[in-house]
Amino acid sequence: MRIDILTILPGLLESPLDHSILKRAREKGLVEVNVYNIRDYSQNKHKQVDDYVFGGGAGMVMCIEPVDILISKLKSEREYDEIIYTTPDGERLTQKTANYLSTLKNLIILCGHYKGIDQRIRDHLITREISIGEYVLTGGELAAAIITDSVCRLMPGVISDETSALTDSFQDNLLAPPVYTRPANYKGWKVPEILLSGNTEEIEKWRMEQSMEKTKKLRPDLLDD
Ligand code: 6GU
Repeated sequence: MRIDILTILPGLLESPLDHSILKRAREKGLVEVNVYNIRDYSQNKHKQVDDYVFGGGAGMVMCIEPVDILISKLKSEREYDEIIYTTPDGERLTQKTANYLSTLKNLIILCGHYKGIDQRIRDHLITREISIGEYVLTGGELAAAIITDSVCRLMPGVISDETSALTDSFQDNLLAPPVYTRPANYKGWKVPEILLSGNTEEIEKWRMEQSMEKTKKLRPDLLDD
């Protein structure tokens, strides 16, 4: 899978996508993530990418031209399954969306900025608008990093234990059960006895019960649908 991220702040994105699991996935060629600086496609001698709002008002708006030139260039090189715009008024990112996006081959994510982007970009170039939650960020970069992270970890081979992505919280509408590691007794705080029993069948049963209980208590809404 290939994800091309378009931004005016490439530095804000490169670091979060260049550590640990994602770094290794990229090095192994399991996913290709490219960050493009929209400013490099400005035709203006000042490399300007924003301008005042038509009709008046505070704040700056991202111009259509450099974004269109960059997206057109990318589209001439390959076909894209989705061109996503990160914006607080988009559809909320869920595990279901991440699962769907992970099945795609080529993806563009355009990071929102300033007061917004020229509406014609959204009307003519974007196929999907995504928000990561009910709060406002200074820009779409961190949202793009979160979308990319949630999608990349679902790609085959990215997580060393292949079953681990499937046993995530949310994946089956249940929260994951509690987990423990050594020591079995720390300052008198003990690991549940059953987990030390070696009885895999009983352990599985216990984990399922814990998942159900935890979901009922913390996220009963997950059990509704
Ligand atoms: Cl995608 N962008 C911004 N600027 N704020 C957000 C968001 C996105 N999702 C939640 N808040």
